[in-house]
Amino acid sequence: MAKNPHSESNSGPANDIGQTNEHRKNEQLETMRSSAEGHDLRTNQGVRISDNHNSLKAGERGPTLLEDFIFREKMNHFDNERIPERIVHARGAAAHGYFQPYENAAQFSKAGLFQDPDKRTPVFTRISTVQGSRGSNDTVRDVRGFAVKFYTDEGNWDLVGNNIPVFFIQDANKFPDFVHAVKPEPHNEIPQGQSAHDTFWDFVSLMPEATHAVLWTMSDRAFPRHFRNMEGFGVHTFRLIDKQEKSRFVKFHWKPVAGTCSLIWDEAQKLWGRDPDFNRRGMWEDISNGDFLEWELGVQVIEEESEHSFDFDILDPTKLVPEEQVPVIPIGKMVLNRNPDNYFAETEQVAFSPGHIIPGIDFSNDPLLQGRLFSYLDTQMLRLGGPNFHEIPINRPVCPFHNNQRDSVHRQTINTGQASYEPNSIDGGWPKETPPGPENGGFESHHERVDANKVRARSDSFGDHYSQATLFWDSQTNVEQSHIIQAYAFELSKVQRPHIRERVITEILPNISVELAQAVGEMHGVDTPSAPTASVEELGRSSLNESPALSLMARLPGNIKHRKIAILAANGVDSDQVNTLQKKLAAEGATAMVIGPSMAPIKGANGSLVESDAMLNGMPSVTLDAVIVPGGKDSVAELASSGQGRYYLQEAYKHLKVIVLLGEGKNMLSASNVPEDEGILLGEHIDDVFDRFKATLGKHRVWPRDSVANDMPA
Ligand code: HDE
Repeated sequence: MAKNPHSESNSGPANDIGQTNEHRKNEQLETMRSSAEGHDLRTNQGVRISDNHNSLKAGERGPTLLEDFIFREKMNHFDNERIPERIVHARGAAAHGYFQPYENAAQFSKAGLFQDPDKRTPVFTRISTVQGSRGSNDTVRDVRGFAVKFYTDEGNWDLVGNNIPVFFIQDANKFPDFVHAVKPEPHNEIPQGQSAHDTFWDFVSLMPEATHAVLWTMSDRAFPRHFRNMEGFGVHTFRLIDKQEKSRFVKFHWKPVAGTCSLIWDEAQKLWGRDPDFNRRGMWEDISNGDFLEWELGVQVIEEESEHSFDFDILDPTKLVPEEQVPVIPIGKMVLNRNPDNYFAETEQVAFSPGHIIPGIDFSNDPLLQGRLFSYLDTQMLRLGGPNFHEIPINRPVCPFHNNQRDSVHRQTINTGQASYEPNSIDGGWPKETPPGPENGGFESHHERVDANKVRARSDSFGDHYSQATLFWDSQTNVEQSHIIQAYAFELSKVQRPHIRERVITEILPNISVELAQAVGEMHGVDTPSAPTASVEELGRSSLNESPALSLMARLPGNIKHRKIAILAANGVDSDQVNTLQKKLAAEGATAMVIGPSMAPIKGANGSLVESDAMLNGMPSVTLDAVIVPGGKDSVAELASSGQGRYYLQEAYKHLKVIVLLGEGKNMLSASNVPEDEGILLGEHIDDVFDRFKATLGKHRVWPRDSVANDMPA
């Protein structure tokens, strides 16, 4: 490498190195916060406003005058309040927090954030849906974006991933086609937040490479119960570079400390109306209450020598590396512990890019990743209005940054000095390059040798489109498989054109599983082949028969922490029992919500008052994880005679929720026509059933009920 004379002596100002702590980003943002408390109302030019109600007119009943600079400034600003929403991932919610590495992280990467287990790096994490626009529903069937910005000493690193580990296409060139197909249809802008429409299924049934990602999207992963309950994946293979400049391939994972839980499709749909902000509200409220969200960062590390030792190509983003083949090593923890102050300033203006990397991390040649490296910067030009988006407070690195880039719209920095070029002898040669090094070095791309012809082609090693879809299907429990069958049947029922439905059922599904194809085919009255139809190359081959890690059941919470539990009560309730329940549930880290027929305080049987946290129709069962009906003759009689009370139980039953009925509470069963099963726990006192309650809710739902739950007409 030719040495640059100006890179020799970059000692730099002292603060160029190693200052970051968990609070550094917050301190930086503090300098930009503005509270109006105690301040006069003024124009943007600082002039005090005397009347904020009336525009300037020629007479009380006369026309408004053009001269009214106060009105014009206010209206002009209002007229321009919106920026284009993201073309994908428009609807999102975000939170601040920190990342802290474990001891073992430094061996894999020289990146500064991995070196010291005592050091916390600030992060900002945005979780999003993909298809819908900014005002769409949270709980739609969709992939969730999982984008993390690490504000490190060495610059910002963005890990811009998803909650499913594979993508729909192999080459970035197909991304505009894919997004056009999944987005609302162009003639009528229908449907919102849905993949259940003709153009999506037309495209994916003509592009077999989409099959694996579509299958994940048809699973319950596509509507997480809470953001804290979803896994995250970097999707592409990246590289980690250690202090000896050795490169290893890596797949990044976020493993939820709270375990994985998803909604039930019927529940998810009802939530569109009952609480369209269900997921973002969950994160916001939990963080406000000090119940923070946590994930472990995990890595699957693949030595360069092992690149070709798999039955798939690790550069193919439609493939995952099974955890049974390469274990996920936890290397640190992320905690989200602070809500943003302002949605627009932070969550809307944050600009992620997979191209924001730091020394110690590098790209692979995954052709999807390579295309993304162009797209993300490009899209910010339109969305955030020009190349200075890095100066927006949420996007600023916490380390100092100087270069010779200058000017353009809305430039904030006042660059001093005369030399905006390098090399220079006018401003002392600053800013200067930093040679690469094991610590605090300049970025240097991994010296991969590339010797090839220019071709528009796809490697034969990308030709297997089905083996991992089959592996995923074979690794699901019966309940999960049944939900996937219902998902395909539902989605295809919304497709107007029979030939598209038939193509999916007869030409795609048999190559995943003949059983899956037959089950969906039966529900659509379509005959299906009795064997796969794709070529041997397309079917591929997986050396694993099953990968248990692919099932949501592999990481169930195992406890009732963070769960929200309804205590249904009306006048005459056993208020001592309510108090005991509240205490016992809180001790387990769960939240008890007393839900009454109205918001009026509830009179207990012993005359004491119980506060209502919510009303039956304001916080329906779909918003909670379990239902308890305490004893109290009059209370239970009132709930049993109310349509909402009975529906509460029926719906909870249908969605496989644990139901506890104490004392007279058991009368709710016959009143609501809910059959008894292992998830209906009857007792006189909560102590009679508490252990069973914790064990069943620890699995999140009463899974054995799944096969009969649909009989409930709720
Ligand atoms: Fe994105 N993607 N994407 N994507 N993506 C965007 O960037 C793009 C892909 C992901 O919270 C856009 O700033 C291309 C895979 C997330 O702000 C855009 C390709 C994965 C977010 C874009 C992909 C993602 C985006 C829209 C294929 C998982 C939201 C607005 C070559 C690994 C980030 C923006 C946030 C956003 C392009 C595929 C994740 C247009 C061209 C694969 C989480 O630049």
